[in-house]
Amino acid sequence: MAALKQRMAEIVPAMREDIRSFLKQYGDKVVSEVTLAQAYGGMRGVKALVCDTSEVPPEKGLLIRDIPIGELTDRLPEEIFYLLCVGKLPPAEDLEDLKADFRKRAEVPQYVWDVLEAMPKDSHPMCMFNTGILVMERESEFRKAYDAGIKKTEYWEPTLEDSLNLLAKLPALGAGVYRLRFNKGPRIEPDPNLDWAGNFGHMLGIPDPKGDLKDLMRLYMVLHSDHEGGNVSAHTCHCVGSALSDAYYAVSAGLNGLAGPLHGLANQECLNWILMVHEKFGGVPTDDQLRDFAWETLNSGKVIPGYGHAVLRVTDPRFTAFREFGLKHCPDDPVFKIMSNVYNVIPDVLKEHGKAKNPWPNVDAASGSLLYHYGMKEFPYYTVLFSISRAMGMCSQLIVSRAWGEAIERPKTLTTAKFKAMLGA
Ligand code: NMX
Ligand code: MLT
Repeated sequence: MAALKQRMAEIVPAMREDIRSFLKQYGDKVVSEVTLAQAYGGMRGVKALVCDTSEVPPEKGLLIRDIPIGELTDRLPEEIFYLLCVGKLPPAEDLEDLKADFRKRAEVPQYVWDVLEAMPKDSHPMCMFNTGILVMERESEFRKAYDAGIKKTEYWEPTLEDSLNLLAKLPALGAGVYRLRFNKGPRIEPDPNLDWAGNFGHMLGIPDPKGDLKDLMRLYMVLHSDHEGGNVSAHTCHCVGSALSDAYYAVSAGLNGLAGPLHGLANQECLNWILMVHEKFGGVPTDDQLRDFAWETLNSGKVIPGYGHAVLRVTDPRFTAFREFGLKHCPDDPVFKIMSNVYNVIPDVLKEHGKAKNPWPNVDAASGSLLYHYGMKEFPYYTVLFSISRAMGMCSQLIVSRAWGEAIERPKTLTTAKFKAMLGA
């Protein structure tokens, strides 16, 4: 048995028992109240979902299994996936085992390329990527096992199998979408000596003489991997998965949410905004010019992409990690400089504007300027990078919730008339 599965098999019975007895003893305790404003306002702050893989304290930012993301930036994504699932970083032999397992499962079936090649040439890369995932649903081990009558306590096992099969293929699928959609020539074979994210950098085919782009891809995949359970993509994946749809259906559904401009697509919008600044001022603008441009954006009713967050109330530590990478590798790049200057100006503008509860940058504010520096200039593609990484969080959440046997998600809704009657309005 592969090491990751073995470790999961060791911890699952105790996890299940722990949650069962916790619920038995405390099941009727109140953990959250819901105001009318929350019911109409995207349920912000309502504590009504469980996620054990990661947590986002508003004043600290992402913790993966209690480890601050800033302490994980030198790790490989494979280590993060193991950490998400098992709750501990892998020992060296388990890491090697997982890397080898991913390599073994990495080949994308030809029928996926046939479908993607038949899509309209101007399809959005996110649509192509998510179609690629969905069309592989026929591979699902969970669906086969379910049809054959698998026991509920074993659901997590074929879910892990589906997750490994799917995750292993995402670098090749993502790189293939990049090359097909942007006419970059034939697909590039994986390098058997490279890790999951390094191979993705390799298969993109962007010149990388010093290996910095591969390092950026490793960092990118670590930083975007998970962000607790209530964000649109994780929550959607979880909700679809709670109907026992398999990982292909559930992850593809989640990623369709990531494609929205208020969520993952913000990274393409961010770079767009920075490039508009660059073009308008013919280079790096002064802080006053930047401030004026930001007000123009706000006064035209638009948001400043990459700023604000539904949960965070500080600068996103993932933004800080990207900025540090840029300060080390490309401090004089004009687009990176604008991004850095934006960070000096925007929080005060947003505070003065007075609407956003969080005036600080989120993960999407910095990544685009680095990708642009390394030659990835097709910004509609950026959310695909986010997707490859976030699939790790979604899959691990799915595996863990199947392991302890979570119920189908089905909160209660009321009509506006019912709410009015309830409150005597
Ligand atoms: N620029 C201008 N206005 C903003 C911004 C911003 N960056 N952020 C929030 N606001 C507004 C928001 O539109 C809302 O206005 P209104 O009352 O007119 O509807 C008001 O401030 C209150 O919103 P919040 O409660 O602060 O934010 P909320 O939790 O509803 O939404 C975001 C969070 C992330 C959707 C929001 O901050 C935003 O739209 N940011 C820009 C897009 C972005 O960067 N998204 C990426 C999020 C991270 N990710 O990767 O998913
Ligand atoms: C993020 O990574 O910032 C998100 O998925 C958005 C969120 O947590 O609400």
